[in-house]
Amino acid sequence: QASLGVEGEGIWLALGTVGMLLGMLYFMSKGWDVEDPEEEEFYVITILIAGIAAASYLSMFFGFGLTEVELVNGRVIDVYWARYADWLFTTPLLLLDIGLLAGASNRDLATLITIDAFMIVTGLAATLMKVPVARFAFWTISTIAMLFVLYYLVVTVGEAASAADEDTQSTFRVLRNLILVAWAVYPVAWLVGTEGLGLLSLYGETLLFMILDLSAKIGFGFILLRSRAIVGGGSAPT
Ligand code: RET
Ligand code: DD9
Ligand code: DD9
Repeated sequence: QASLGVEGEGIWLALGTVGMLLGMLYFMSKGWDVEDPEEEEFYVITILIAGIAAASYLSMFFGFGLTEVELVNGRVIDVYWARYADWLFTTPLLLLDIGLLAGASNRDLATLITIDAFMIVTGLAATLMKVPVARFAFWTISTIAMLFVLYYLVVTVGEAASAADEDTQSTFRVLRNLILVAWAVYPVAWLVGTEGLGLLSLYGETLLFMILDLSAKIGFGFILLRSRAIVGGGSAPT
């Protein structure tokens, strides 16, 4: 049974589902006749990102991905945990996309993805804890992990990209900047949202996450897959 959510935020979850599905279908149609195996890899990863997010949004729309957390101070908050299941898989895939484009080494990719997964798991811990101070402590740990991810992306992956051709370098810069701006808003949304200080309603927070998710996944995919830089698999690993 479809619901409009706790505060009518179901409208944004429906819009998120449709946006992810349309993005996925567009990437599929565009990638249909791609034959270069390395270019194909970018399509597979990016289609998977949109598909996972579509499943996650649909589950939240149906109220499946929703749970209540009762804090020790008696406050009860509605938490869409399905986001974290989505992010646990999709944020590493996004980093894999940009890392392969830049020609980062497998070792650097593994490091980046490990810190990223740590960021999401500690973010989920922050979300599910019952003691407010523990929630903020885990939020802080997760945010520090995010700063490491962003630093690593700029410095280490950026160094790999600087050896690539001009097309690849300019696509890398655009995608890197999109990540720097969009990802940094997530911890702020959490902090001002219902999981944190509660300055933003669940309705407003769901809208904000929907805009961020569509930009960071579908906007990202558009820029990546339209680029000539992915032909031949981006830059070769260094
Ligand atoms: C949380 C809460 C705790 C602090 C931090 C967070 C970061 C989340 C990020 C999510 C990125 C999601 C993307 C989704 C794509 O659609 C878990 C919100 C730092 C960075 C890019
Ligand atoms: C019933 C569908 C569950 C989907 C949960 C989203 C998980 C995304 C990896
Ligand atoms: C209600 C407890 C607040 C704890 C603040 C921790 C601050 C971390 C940035």
